[in-house]
Amino acid sequence: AAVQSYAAVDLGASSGRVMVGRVGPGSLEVSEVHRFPNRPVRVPEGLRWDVLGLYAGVLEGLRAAGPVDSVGIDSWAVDYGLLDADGALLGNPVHYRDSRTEGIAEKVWASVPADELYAATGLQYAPFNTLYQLTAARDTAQLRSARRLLMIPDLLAYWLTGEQGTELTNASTTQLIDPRTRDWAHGVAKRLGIDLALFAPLRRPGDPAGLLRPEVLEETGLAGPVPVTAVGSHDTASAVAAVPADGERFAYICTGTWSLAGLELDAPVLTEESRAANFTNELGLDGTVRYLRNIMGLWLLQECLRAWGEPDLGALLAEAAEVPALRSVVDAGDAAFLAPGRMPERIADACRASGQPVPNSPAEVTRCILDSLALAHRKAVQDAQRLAGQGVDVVHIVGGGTRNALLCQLTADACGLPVVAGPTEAAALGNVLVQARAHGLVGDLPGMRRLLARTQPLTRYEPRGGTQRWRAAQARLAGT
Ligand code: LFR
Repeated sequence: AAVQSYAAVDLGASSGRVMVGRVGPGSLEVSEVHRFPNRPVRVPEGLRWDVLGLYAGVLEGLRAAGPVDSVGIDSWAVDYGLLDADGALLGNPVHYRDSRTEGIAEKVWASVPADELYAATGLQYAPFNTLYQLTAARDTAQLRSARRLLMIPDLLAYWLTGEQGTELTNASTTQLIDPRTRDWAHGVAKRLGIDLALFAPLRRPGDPAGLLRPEVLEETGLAGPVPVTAVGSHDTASAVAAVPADGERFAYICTGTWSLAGLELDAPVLTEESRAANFTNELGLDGTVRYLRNIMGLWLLQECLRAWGEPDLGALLAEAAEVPALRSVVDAGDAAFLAPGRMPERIADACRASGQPVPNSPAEVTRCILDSLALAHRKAVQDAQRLAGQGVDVVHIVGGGTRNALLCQLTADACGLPVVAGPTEAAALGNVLVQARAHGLVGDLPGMRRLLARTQPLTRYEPRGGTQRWRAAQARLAGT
């Protein structure tokens, strides 16, 4: 058929969705067919994902999708499920915000010093990287009896098809991949006692990942054969693939629960300076490297909204826009904000500790968060250009944060660069486009981006001046 349909399963930290993308010669549209909550559950052992609930949501979504030519799955990174020798899941996957990794980094660095680890894997330090999670789990009965480890999207693909694989972009977030060879970092794994045989063979975006099992066809009402196609299964890889950029002189910020801000490069930057600046080299589509910094993102606001009993966001943002700018800022890259709970208090504490005015009302706290995020975006965009030696003329914002006009405008102001915001459903679009490409419908990455720029609604924000105020705020924060 001239127009093909692809189901994109996109799982985020607070909800999952199934989208259907229709791709034809020069046309591209996606629509959401099913959305379901993703609620982490706290049990006595800690914070867990309800992965069976997610799988049920995926099945319901595929039923709602109707006839499709292929299915692709992406989700957040670093987390995994363990299977026993029979292929059965051993327990609920641990949430990356679980506290089990506290104090684990020091243990890891005693075996492989942090600088060697960076030179070998290119990953920014984050306590939740799979490598630290596996080290935290080392002596557990569960890991001892595990015969296979599947990353979340690969686990769902396994349940759908019966076939196991490890998709490369997401594998790169384990901190067990060498970004130069785009293959396993055998030396690191060996020194840390991590058995790489736990992982299924690597597969790349666009590779076939099996066919929906007969039972799945029956449950979803689909007529087979329906192939599952590996996509950039790390949501950020799919989202960056869907940045509607023209040429190379662009920075991107993938916004959602996190803000992932940086550049697309064709080789990793593994310098000591880059490590000190906490930049990561995750693997993207084709030969690309996602050179970026993880910033706490709208998680800060989501947690405050939860604490305030979910007030109306539109009204709150309108009020926040009237609050004087840059009264107080916090370091939105600080891992101190990683765990759930008490967010308004933690932000107030950070302002107090750095001798700044303490924001009180929800509007003031919201403004503090958005100013802090814009400032962190500015810093990441500047640092990335300097460290990679690649300049940019424009900042693309994709993902859920594109709905937040105030954040987009403040980011343009802070960066002193035009911001192009959209698409909002970047991860799903990247997911769909990789499937379409695997089936011969679209061309290379620049071709995919041209199609996006022509078909997706985008909003442009011009910087309003006043960059010296942002520079001063950055200096203030650095000095605290
Ligand atoms: C965004 C994301 C980030 C990753 C974080 C944890 O959804 O995938 O890229 O660092 O979630 O997995």
